[in-house]
Amino acid sequence: METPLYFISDVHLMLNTSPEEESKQKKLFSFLTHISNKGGTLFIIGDFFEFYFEYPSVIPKVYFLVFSKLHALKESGVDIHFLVGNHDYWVQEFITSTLTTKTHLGETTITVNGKTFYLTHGDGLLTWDRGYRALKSVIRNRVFIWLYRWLHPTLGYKIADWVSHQGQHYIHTDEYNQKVVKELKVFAETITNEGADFVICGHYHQMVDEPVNGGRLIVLGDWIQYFSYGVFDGRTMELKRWKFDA
Ligand SMILES: [Mn+2]
Repeated sequence: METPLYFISDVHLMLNTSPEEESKQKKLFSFLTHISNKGGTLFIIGDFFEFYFEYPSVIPKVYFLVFSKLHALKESGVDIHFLVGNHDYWVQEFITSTLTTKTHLGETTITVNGKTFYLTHGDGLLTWDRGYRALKSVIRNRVFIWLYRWLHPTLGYKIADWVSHQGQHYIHTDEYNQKVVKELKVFAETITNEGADFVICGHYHQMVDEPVNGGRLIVLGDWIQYFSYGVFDGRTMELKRWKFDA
């Protein structure tokens, strides 16, 4: 696997355009151009899209520019790994083979230069997330997906747009964030006990880089508040914010 390894998550590319969305896309595209110039491997650790559902013959046109940038990045020789999140689980071959090199439908482990990376989007890890775990097993169910696929795409995306505007708050109190990090560290401890050097996740919209058990827990932040990314140059791992002034 080519280094540097770049990790991003929770870009949440929206279904509706807005000035904020345009500026986010500009930042993202400059980041992708940077990777294309440097070479390496890109890992998208989920929730790249606010909503993505692929029909057998239909893809959402709102993402056309993003698709074209990703495709160009892949064509430039950069391998793209896409680990699905809770907002973009419903992929088919357009994502899995046209746009990316490899898609991971769940957590995965990779080893590069003797370092082991455990990668997960991170949803459903918290002990109090029981309701969410039940919902997850329904919306990832084959029958549910098969049925949803028979909805007209306009209706399918309307429903998703409506759902995604219900109670989505990515900014939490410090107290809540600390509670989350405490839980994630317990989880990371188990994983590092099994030999991982880095436990990397997204989903929680916080930037966290903490030592755990001789390894590290890294929560990648997001591209709503932080425009953050992880980078492993072959020796060291850093969590940074993408600087863009144009
Ligand atoms: Mn998520």
